[in-house]
Amino acid sequence: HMYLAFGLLAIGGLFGLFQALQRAGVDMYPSLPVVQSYYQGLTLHGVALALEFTFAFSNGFLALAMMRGFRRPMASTLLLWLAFGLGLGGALLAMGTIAANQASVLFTFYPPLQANPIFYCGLVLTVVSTWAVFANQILTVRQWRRESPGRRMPLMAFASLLTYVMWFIASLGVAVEVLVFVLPWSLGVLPGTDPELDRTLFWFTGHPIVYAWLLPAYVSWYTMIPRQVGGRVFSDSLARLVFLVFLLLSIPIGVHHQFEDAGISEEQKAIQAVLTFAFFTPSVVTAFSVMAGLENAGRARGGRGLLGWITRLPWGDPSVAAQLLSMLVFLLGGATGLINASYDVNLVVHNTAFIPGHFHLTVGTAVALSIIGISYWLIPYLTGNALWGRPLALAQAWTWAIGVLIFSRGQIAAGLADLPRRTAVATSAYVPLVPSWAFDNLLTAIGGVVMTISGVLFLLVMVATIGGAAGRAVVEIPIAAEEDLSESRTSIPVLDRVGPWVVATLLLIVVSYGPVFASLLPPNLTSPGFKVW
Ligand code: HAS
Ligand code: CU
Repeated sequence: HMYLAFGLLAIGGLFGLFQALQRAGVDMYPSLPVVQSYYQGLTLHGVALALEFTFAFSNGFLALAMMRGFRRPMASTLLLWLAFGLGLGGALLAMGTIAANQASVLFTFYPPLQANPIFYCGLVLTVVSTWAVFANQILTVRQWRRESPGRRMPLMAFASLLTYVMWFIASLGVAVEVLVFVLPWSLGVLPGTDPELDRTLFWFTGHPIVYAWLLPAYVSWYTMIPRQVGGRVFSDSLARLVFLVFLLLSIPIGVHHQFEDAGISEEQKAIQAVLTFAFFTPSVVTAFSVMAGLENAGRARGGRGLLGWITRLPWGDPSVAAQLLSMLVFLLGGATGLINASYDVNLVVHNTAFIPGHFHLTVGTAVALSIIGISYWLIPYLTGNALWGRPLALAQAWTWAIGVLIFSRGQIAAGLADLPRRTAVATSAYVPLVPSWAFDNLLTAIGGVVMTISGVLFLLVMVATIGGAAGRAVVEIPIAAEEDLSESRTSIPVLDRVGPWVVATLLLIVVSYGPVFASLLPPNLTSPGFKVW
């Protein structure tokens, strides 16, 4: 799973460079042998990184976290291999059709843009790969419960399980969209499709998918980083509550991606806007509780004064530095998320470059730079080889963080000056109309180049480490001690029973999405497909 993830990061990152350069008027696409257009490249960039790289990593990492948490193997090695095979097959089909110029529909594949059916089949395989891991988790939990009657689920295994419980429910939206509507439509089995219903089913999944990407990083920030910095979890119960609230609130808020959709009522938008704000809580709790754990560790290492603990953290460890930097950047990612969620302001930033500015701070760094940081111990652990090029790995962490801040500054400023997103704007007739776009787009291009240099450093360190260039080493999976800082010996029973939280989640989904889908049914399957590339 890790090697598949790294291959996808390399391909997706390469097209990220071409996208950033295009912003500054350097159009690589006409000279490329395969991918000939900005929209083809953008689709490849988004699908490879947002849909394939993230799940290839999550599938492998969450299985590892459950094994380490339970101190036992997963129930089925066959299901693990099946998940890998499905993930690899899905990536090849989806990206192959994009490269064959059959699917320039962007990673959200909004109908009525219509791709080749094989593209949709690739996405189906990718989602089913995550279901194979989820099924394996369920079987493993049941076996563990039989072997350990009455024991509380270890936090690392609990967090791993909750991530995919939430994701499984969330994925049902896009499963219905593709299997019931879009795939039969692309095969000609259905005469038309209903773009608004498709979009709403997509965003039923499209918002919580970001937490299926983020929560593996939270598994590391809560249960591994404390060990790596020489500290402890701030509060075991608070961490469990955060993952349960992510289950409860991740899904019923997807309409915040559709504030400008004519087909959804103002009331429904207002309800989901309020729920989106409520949903800010588990991440703010994470900010304070993870920071409390770090501060405690920094002070134990001699940190004095209000902020002295920060410099005492082991910044010389590339795995720690990458993840601490990803947390700091995520503070900005969260702030821009709150701006997006503010209905009135969203009307200003929606569909502008502000949005990619937001999500390169979130999935592009909080997630991607955390995956990189985790890999700095995970690949040595899996291969038994020492990490090669520690100074390069440190340089990689800092250049990624600096690069994304420059990149996002360019995108966010341009977005506030109305630069449209997902548009080959640099080669458009109207780009000279807004002079400020030139400087902002230059920043985006510079930031993109710096991030690409960082990505190359990462892949270099990984290839050399996998090749054993730095010799052998025994590396353990960092796992925080069970005793947390708040020494809350008493476990809170409601935090240990996932079932009632799943029921509450389903009820909240019915309340929040019931009226939305009721207003969109029965479907108007009237729209033909458009291939505009
Ligand atoms: Fe978002 C659009 C709102 C989080 C990804 N988002 C997107 C899109 C993507 C995306 C990909 O409301 C574009 C989709 C498309 O193509 O159209 N987003 C939010 C909100 C949050 C949020 C409220 N987004 C994410 C995460 C993502 C992600 C996470 C990926 C992983 N987003 C939106 C909205 C839109 C949107 C609208 C639609 C815009 C439009 O109009 O199209 C929240 O979950 C954010 C909460 C986060 C925080 C930050 C907590 C900080 C932490 C770090 C702590 C720091 C420490 C420092 C510990 C409150 C936990 C340590 C100290 C040291 C010294 C190191
Ligand atoms: Cu969202």
